[in-house]
Amino acid sequence: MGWVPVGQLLRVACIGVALQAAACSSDGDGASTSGGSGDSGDSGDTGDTGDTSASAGSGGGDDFGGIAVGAGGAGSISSGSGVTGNEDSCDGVDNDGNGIIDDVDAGGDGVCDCLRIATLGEPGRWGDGDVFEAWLNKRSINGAVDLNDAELTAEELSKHQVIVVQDVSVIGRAYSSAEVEALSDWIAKGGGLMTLIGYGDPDERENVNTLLEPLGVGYDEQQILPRQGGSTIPITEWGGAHPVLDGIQAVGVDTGYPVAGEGTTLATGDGYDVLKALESGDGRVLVWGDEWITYNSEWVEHPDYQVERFWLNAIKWLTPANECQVAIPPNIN
Ligand SMILES: [Ca+2]
Ligand SMILES: [Ca+2]
Ligand SMILES: [Ca+2]
Repeated sequence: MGWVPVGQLLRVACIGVALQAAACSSDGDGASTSGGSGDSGDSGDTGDTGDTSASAGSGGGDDFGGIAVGAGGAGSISSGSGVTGNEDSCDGVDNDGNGIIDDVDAGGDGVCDCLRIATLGEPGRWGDGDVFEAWLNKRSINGAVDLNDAELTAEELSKHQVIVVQDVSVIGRAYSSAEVEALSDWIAKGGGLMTLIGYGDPDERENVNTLLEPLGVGYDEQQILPRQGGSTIPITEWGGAHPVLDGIQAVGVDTGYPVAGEGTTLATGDGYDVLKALESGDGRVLVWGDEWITYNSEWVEHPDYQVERFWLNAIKWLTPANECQVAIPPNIN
């Protein structure tokens, strides 16, 4: 697919306000953010596309923590702004010759519009909303592809740059050795994998650990950090300098599982490791010990957490270095 229709770009530019009924009309919010600005950000008038995610944000006046939408409006992609990407076409070509293929971000939201991201398994059901429907789908053109229980083949995997493993205890089968091998090969060729846990099924570790086994990392048996008082517990011990940790002070966890094995430990809570980062061949892997970061409620109700920034950092780090790399707006929480 070549040129991105203007309508698509407008849609992307508006997405951040999706939680507000007024959709793109709230330029006021976005205006203060993102140094990309320059351009009025008044993609606003295009009406409220995007509001398919009704559930999302009932509540929070601030959509997902006051993200900078509006910044750069449609058609205002400008090189070197520091926030938007540098080209305007998701065509697999480095149109502007800056060394990065398809670095498009019309909305200046920090999610590459051309990103090819997919999820395995099913989303969780303990918190409000679903980050992939209500947030990610509105910040990229393709949204997140729901692979759910699809067979993992080289052909299928090759369509995606980043894959997030949700609850795979519910797919109704165990992953085969051929699927595990296909996934490992995909990672080695540059794929970015992130796994989550804590969905509640007693056997939930089995399938995801099967996928992680060739990497020498996985989830331990002892459940950690039970919920107290109706909120997640903040993880505040972060493991030093790493791109995934930029700007992160706290992110909540609730009854997750410790991450054990290979990789660099990036976060710890209650003495357990809750985040590891690995590189395998040309690919990268993040293993996170919980699933609450997938619920919109975590950043609507927790201004003390940097959940959105955590996702932006994670997705960017998992995306191949020469593809779809766009700047993260500086003041996203
Ligand atoms: Ca480029
Ligand atoms: Ca391109
Ligand atoms: Ca975007």
